[in-house]
Amino acid sequence: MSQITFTMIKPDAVANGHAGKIINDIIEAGFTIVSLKYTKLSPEMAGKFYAIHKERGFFNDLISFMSSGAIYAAVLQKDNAVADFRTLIGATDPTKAAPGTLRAKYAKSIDANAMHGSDSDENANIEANFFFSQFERF
Ligand code: 3AN
Repeated sequence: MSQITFTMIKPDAVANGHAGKIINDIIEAGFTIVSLKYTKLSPEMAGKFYAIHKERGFFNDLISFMSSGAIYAAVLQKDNAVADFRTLIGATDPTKAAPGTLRAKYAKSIDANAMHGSDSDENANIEANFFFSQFERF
């Protein structure tokens, strides 16, 4: 059964000109783009999106980084989408990401780590709905 995951190409990867290559790699890995949006998060929106991390020491830095520049938000479809996408992007810390993963290829640091990937089917739906209304999901 096809499932969805949600991703953001983060401000570092957009500013570095990697967004096109990343989208191409995602499609070549077998994901279908259900929805795609080029936008910029306000600090308030970034705070809501990452509310689960609000007690963590890196929260304020994460919010200022995620609202510092343009992003691409996307809903992706594939069998086993959540787990397969996390395998494709690699570990949160790019120095620990397996060779060939998108974070190994495009990320510079644990905070500016090129992309987000949902960690469960439940969160994929919550995150997709945060950015896209149902009629925008084809
Ligand atoms: P992932 O995005 O790999 O699921 P999470 O959910 O643990 O990672 O963290 C959310 C985001 O918070 C990460 N993508 C990263 O940008 C940032 N982050 C996580 N851990 C750290 C850390 N130790 N220092 C700075 N930023 C972090």
